[in-house]
Amino acid sequence: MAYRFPPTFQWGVATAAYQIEGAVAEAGRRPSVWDTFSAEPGRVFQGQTGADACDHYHRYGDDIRLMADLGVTHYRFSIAWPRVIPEGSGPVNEAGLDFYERLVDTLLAHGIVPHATLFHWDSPQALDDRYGSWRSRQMAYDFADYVTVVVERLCDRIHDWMTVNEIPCFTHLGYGVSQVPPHAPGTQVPTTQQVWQTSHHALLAHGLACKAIRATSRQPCRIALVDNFLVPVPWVETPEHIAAAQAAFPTLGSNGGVIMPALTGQYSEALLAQLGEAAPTIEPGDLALIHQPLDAIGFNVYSGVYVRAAETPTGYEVLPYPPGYPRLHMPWLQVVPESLYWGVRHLSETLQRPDLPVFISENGCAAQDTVTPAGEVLDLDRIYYLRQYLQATHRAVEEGYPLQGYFLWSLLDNFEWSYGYDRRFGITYVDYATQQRLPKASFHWYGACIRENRVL
Ligand code: GBH
Repeated sequence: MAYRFPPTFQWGVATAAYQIEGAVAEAGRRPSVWDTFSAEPGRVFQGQTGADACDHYHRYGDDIRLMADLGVTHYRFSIAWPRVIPEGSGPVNEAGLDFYERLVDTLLAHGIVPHATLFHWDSPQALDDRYGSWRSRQMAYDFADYVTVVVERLCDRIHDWMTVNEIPCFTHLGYGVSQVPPHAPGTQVPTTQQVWQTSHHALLAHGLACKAIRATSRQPCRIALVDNFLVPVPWVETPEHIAAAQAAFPTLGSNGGVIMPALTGQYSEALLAQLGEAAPTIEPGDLALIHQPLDAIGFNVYSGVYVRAAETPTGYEVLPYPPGYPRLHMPWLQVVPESLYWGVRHLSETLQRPDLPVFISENGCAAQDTVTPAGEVLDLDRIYYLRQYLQATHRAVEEGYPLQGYFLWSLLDNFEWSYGYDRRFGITYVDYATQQRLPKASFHWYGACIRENRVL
């Protein structure tokens, strides 16, 4: 039967703490940089914040029942640092850990395997006040101490850890000038060199976290880094254009300075040459620390770029999108399902890590959902998008790449960062006024795919 997955394939959904939890001042939690940033006028759509979000902090039981109805066997969520160590470093807030223990126990009671991301952008505001968060190397050490506390408490229940989510987003978009719209803390650092220094510190945090997890966990565990590297897709799959896409990989976005040092132990030469004076300061031992053994890579993929061989100095060119190119409800959400397949293949061939297990740790889209008078959300556009990306997932699995699972972003509509609640990525519609959950058509479609273990 068409598009059938192997029986071991892992089906999941993904969320992140600040985007769904709400309850930002409850049980000892202190502000994160996103609480502060979203409260500043003009930062987020209509001044919205994550103060209430989906109220998942109180409704996690209902939300887990929803996941059980959907049939997922795996759930990726994130743990909020300012719930666990409210001032960033120092005293531990047991009530914060209790929440995640309840959450995980409820997941396990429903037979759902937890995958915990230790950092999804909500760093403690106190550390921004103290030393400018990721501008300081100290951030990496404080992160590792927080990770130790979490793993100590939850390692008997959680065996799949993801260190940090999408380094380029919380560093380059948080500290770089020209990035629109910016992310928290929204601080413009004076030089490009200092922007790269923030992502270098985040890589150190990842490396130190890997070591902390291995040193602390009393159970066998698996550690992944989650990244959203930019995928060059050969516009035609012939050897010359495939070679062009491979040559383009290290020079696109922050690929050469994030996923490459993490997986190969070196910043890409092409990037360093391009940066010159703007390259980060790398202390002796840093690259070894960053290049930790990993059990998996989490690949967040939404879109990509087409590349072809060309007679340019680099030997390739990135093709612009024509105005009518199919796109979902974000400016950057061009429908490029091959980017999922080619991302997995680049990990294997371009970065030469053919044995490293891969998870699609996020894939999904925003759509302009409305509730019909009959009380349905018929998001056929989301199904159109997801079906193609799942077909690309199937292709990667069938060709033998070590792609082990797929986490759909997202279970619920949620706080979409600077777009607030204006953009809906969920397969469940959330009426924020009542906090009612309404499974969309895509929820029922995805549930059927999971039950039949194939793309429908
Ligand atoms: C993920 O990142 C996040 O992990 C998740 O929290 C979020 O809700 C989800 O995606 C949906 O947005 O404007 O051309 O410079 C998204 C990755 C990072 C992709 C920023 C687009 C901006 C491209 N995004 N990037 S551009």
